[in-house]
Amino acid sequence: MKFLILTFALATVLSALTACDSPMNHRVEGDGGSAAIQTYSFKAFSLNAKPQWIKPPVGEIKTNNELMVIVTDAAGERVSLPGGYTLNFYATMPSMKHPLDDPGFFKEVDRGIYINSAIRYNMPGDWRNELWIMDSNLEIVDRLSWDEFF
Ligand SMILES: [Cu+2]
Repeated sequence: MKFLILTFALATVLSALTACDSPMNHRVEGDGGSAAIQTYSFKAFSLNAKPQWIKPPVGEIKTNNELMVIVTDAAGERVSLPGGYTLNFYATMPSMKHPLDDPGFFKEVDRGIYINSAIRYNMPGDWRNELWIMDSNLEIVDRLSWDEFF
């Protein structure tokens, strides 16, 4: 009986891994990244955020992807997040329900210009990218997302 359970568990793990390795299991749609060239809004602070890849993102675990986010206020002026709040990246593959390998971290290089140079995806396919604003207790106070296929 123990052997049967172990075999079943192993088969489940193996099939999950195999599924994850095959881009063939993903819906083939999307246009390779232009969705990111758009402005989104954070309701919590009436701020706008425009994410933009420095280079087209790559779904490959050894590649560091670089994302720039420009944060502006209602008047279109570049602004920093309010004191104590941070901008954070996150992504999941909704079809397979797993997160990315490494969300990296943002640095504010100039007022309202945030750059994250260490975003790593573990595979190609359909990704839901997210931006979070977190408070100093690491609670998410607002979030936005966009889907991309690469
Ligand atoms: Cu996957």
